[in-house]
Amino acid sequence: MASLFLWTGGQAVRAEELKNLLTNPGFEEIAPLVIGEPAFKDSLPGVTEMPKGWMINYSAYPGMLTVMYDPENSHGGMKYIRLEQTKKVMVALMGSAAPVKTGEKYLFSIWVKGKGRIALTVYTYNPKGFVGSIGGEWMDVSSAEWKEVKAELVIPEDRERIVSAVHVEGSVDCDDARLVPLKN
Ligand SMILES: [Ca+2]
Repeated sequence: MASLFLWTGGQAVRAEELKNLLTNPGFEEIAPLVIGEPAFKDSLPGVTEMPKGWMINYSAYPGMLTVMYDPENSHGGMKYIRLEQTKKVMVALMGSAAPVKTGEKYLFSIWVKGKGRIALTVYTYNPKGFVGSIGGEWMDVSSAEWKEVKAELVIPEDRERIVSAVHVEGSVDCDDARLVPLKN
């Protein structure tokens, strides 16, 4: 894995040692998909498992998620996930929520391969609810080998939590996501 060095208070630290705020970032913990409402089943035909701490934004951006039990080809651990666009809209995978403060800077990254495009997007919320998205720049990630994509994000005013989202067009394999705070 490539190392990213950050300068913090006169001491270089490896980004890998910073606290990852995402739950189950390597997609190793898998849960059976619980169908809570009919629309969910219709929106995600064929999806039977979901990594714990992650969900498909099925109402707006449905698509196919497949858990790949393939240690030889995983970037890390025993598994990775494949996100496939099945409709005209992108597929959107959402991670766990993290508390944040205005002005804080974060690095959101994930390892990817496949054929398609990805946008690392962060949904932001204040106490009243959803405010808007930040990031979300589309990147072509077509590659047979794992590559790491990254986005640096600064939390705007009046936000108290964020949800990290992976937007995909085409078919993109994902592993080892990371959301870590950076020093300003
Ligand atoms: Ca993994």
